[in-house]
Amino acid sequence: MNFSIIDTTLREGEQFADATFDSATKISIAKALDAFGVDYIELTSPVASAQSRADCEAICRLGLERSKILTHVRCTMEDAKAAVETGVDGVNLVIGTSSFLRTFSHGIKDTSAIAARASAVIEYLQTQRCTRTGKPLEIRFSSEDAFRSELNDILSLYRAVNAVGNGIQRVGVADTVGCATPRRVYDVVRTVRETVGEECGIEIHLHNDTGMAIANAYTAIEAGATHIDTTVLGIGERNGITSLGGLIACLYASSPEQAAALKNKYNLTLLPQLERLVAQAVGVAVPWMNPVTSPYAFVHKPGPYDAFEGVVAQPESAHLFRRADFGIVETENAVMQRLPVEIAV
Ligand code: HCA
Ligand code: CU
Repeated sequence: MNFSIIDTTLREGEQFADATFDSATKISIAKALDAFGVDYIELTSPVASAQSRADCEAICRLGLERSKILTHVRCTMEDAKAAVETGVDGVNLVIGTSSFLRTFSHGIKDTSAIAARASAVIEYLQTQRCTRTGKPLEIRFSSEDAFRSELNDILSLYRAVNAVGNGIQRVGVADTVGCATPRRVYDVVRTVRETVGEECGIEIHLHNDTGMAIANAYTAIEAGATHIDTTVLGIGERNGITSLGGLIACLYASSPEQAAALKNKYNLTLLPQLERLVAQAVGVAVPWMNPVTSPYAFVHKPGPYDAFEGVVAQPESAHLFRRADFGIVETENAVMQRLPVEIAV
């Protein structure tokens, strides 16, 4: 399975109710994501505030080794120009396409008007280069709320934007409210692939309102999506989106070849630290049911024959993950604080 990770902890994750990242925290998170090796880091629009703009510029100037920098902006000329000035490698354009959003979110009502506006912005971006590397900018066009949009509307929009100049690098498909199910995701991604051809990437953005975000991302990859949006611990609006660690766990468990490919491409041993960094920054604990890095992930009570005595680490053969692959020291997870609980009756 060949795909890239677009981590949007510093954009979607910033919209998590308890997130208020200061500049130093954003820089530590960007460096940690780069050390882990995510392919892209998506940042909040420079138009959102003067601080967002300064932070976007500062993160571009870090000269990260592995991760390219994107910023996420509305599909307008003003936003696109601001994005180019920050020094990003690529621009993630977004516009609302569902009838729910069109009426109150971005204000444009019909699909041909959306296509005309998007084409003008894309034409402009195709004349621009990354101000740091001199390379052409990567351009993505996404339709917010794609799973509540008329599929034909989105397809004709993707066709139109991908016909501008030599085409764009990716189209984005967003499950903005988390209503998608795996089979639907599979069908939509296949249909988008038929529409945009083999050259254009497909990015998918999946919210987790019903707990399906990891399963949906896995299915999207099976269907041919090339870019998956994640955040550390899945933080984002409401219940968040596909979590980076969860997606990695799901793929790692899918086959030994996939596990080897992931170990090769990403620094999996940095996952526990990366999650702790973000958990601390937003003031939450790593969730008890988190794949791999939960303090409970490798321990249990031995069962009825041992009178449920004590909490012990399971033998390596009992589960899917080699702890060492994820930098987990056995004692770190085997030792849990058991506080006595008195229940008054
Ligand atoms: C937003 C909404 C978004 C965009 C996703 C995308 C969503 O905050 O603008 O650009 O593909 O969930 O629809 O996060
Ligand atoms: Cu989102």
